[in-house]
Amino acid sequence: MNVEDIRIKSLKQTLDSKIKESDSVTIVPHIRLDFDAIGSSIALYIMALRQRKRVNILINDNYNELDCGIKTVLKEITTKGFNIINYNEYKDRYANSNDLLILTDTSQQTLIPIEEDIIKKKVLEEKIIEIDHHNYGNSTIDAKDKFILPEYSSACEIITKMLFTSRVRFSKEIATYLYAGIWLDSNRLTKRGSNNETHKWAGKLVENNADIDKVNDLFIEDYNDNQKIQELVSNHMKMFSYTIACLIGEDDKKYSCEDLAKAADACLKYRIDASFAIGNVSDSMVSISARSKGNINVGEIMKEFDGGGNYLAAATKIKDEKPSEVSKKLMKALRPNYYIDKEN
Ligand SMILES: [Mn+2]
Repeated sequence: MNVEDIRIKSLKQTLDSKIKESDSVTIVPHIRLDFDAIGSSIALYIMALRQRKRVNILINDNYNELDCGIKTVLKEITTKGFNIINYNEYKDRYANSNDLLILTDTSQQTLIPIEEDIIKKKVLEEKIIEIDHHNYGNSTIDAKDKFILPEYSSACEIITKMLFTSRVRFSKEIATYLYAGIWLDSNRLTKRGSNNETHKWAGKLVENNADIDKVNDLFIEDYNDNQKIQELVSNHMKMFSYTIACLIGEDDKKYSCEDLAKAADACLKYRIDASFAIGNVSDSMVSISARSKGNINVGEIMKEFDGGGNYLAAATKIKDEKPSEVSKKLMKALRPNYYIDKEN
């Protein structure tokens, strides 16, 4: 057994024992829910339910700002009786009880809808487990049970491997949701976001009847329905040094972070190395979403703007500036040294 397999085994044991000794379990996907966060949450939900615990998924996002594919998934699981609670309900009923928190697809305080005081208490009580495929960040919560595994494409890949290697059986619906998470974060299983292992676990899900056509629909419906993304990509693209695309939203328009991420992602179908989508996400907040095919380290660039992410996908938020101003600063920051030296 290699180190990674041991980590996965230890994750399973930790989940089993911690769930067992808790009265209830609250699963916490990151804010601005995406397919990886919700897919992994659903699988964890089923695991906890099998131990006959009350289980919740805590989602505090504004429903209207979620993308259509995510809304479809939420509709499906609420119909099946999943308990989805908001932060007020969590705070009233679970924050002070023997409730286990399982964070998935993030380890960062700034990306979850729970106040810091409560998290600190949960850390002390050892009532928090973190599962993430992103690297440590500035606000990573220092809980005892951290499973931060950046060698995986997605939280869903981690969970999928855990389920298969510990022979947990699951339905074809769960397989489909897990596949959707892997599909999103591996950049549709291309070389940019996946490796042989990712394909192996995705293949296992297909063997278990994951509905890959449904996954495809969840994504396509999305992009074609979204006029804002289409408009950004077709009318607001600027090129830098031939290899970097920059989508600059209008100063008086608002976008969701998810839309910006998708727009940046959509640009990668062109012959470019990286893309940035810039737009207002609220009245006084501009966000940049960055994507790279691997030759440019967008994580480093976003760090200069106090953001985070990895070399393939990164983002940041900037207060009290306009998209047009932010794009000028970004242009200055785009220096050749962000190109990754292929020989190393
Ligand atoms: Mn993810």
